[in-house]
Amino acid sequence: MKHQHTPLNHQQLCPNLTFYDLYPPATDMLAEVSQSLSAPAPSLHPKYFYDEAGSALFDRITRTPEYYPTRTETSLLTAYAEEIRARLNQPQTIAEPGAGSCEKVRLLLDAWQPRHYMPLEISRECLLGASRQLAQDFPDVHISAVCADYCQAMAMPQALAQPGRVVFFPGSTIGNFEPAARGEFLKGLRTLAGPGGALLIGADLQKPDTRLNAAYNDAEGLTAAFNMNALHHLNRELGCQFDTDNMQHVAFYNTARQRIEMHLECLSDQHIHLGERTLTLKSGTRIHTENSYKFTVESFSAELVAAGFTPLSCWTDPQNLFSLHLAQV
Ligand code: AVI
Repeated sequence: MKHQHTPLNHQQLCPNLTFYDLYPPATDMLAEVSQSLSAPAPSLHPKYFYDEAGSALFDRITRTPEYYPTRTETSLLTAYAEEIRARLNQPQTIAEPGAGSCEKVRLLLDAWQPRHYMPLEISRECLLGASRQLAQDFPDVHISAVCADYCQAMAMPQALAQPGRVVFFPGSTIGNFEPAARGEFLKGLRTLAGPGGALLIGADLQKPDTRLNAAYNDAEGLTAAFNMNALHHLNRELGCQFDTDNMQHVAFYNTARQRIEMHLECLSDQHIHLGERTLTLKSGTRIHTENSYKFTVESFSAELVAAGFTPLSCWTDPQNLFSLHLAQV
């Protein structure tokens, strides 16, 4: 809440682009990684996938034949953009937390021609690059680019209030949250949407294991490289000295928990440098790097209700691979 009363630091970068900096606090990477790797069940936060190389790898994953979520969601957005627009009575403001390269929203900006777009993104460089390009390509849309992390973003919206805001959260990124955190995050999205606002969110669906396992074990090895990239990232930033030739990508669908799990398995003892100390991870140890929860239309709708939304509509593709939910605050 502390940001609500602080004047926002902002800069007019071009006639239709204002940049707001909430100065997302830097995390203590060494402390965070040391703690999670030293736990009885070692883990790494999935955010460590996403340095420059990791983001490029993720982009390539979304174009592999096996990884169906991105293209299926895009086809749903393309097919139903008009219907959603009509349902929302011509929405004028779209807010997108974790907007990244602001690619998917282009489809909505084209179809809806809203007055405002507000991307929220922790990476200043990525946000500046993407929003400058967008401002050029959509001269009639005013872009309020907000550099913030998710939690700040939830505390900030009054300062940039726009009535009837539609929060756009595509990609089934919601599936990368643990159930309890997911509920809290959805409530935060409700705050961000504000009274009279709405949420348009993608959620990947449960389906036979073979299809899911293939999506996270693509033949080209891009998901394996993406997973391993977390270690390259730590080697570069913290000098951990993971021997990545002796680590392997493991991904499988955990049916009981309805989630894909990704791990990195040590094929030999790994002696990891963490600041002043060395941590040994024994051969056979698995570092848990990501969960990607899968939903049913009903289970996800129930989560929306629990977070205070009223579901309006849900669209799925003919193969029932992916769902796009529209809910009202
Ligand atoms: C970003 N997120 C929705 C992706 C997913 O499918 O959970 C991340 C990913 N991990 C491996 N492949 C893609």
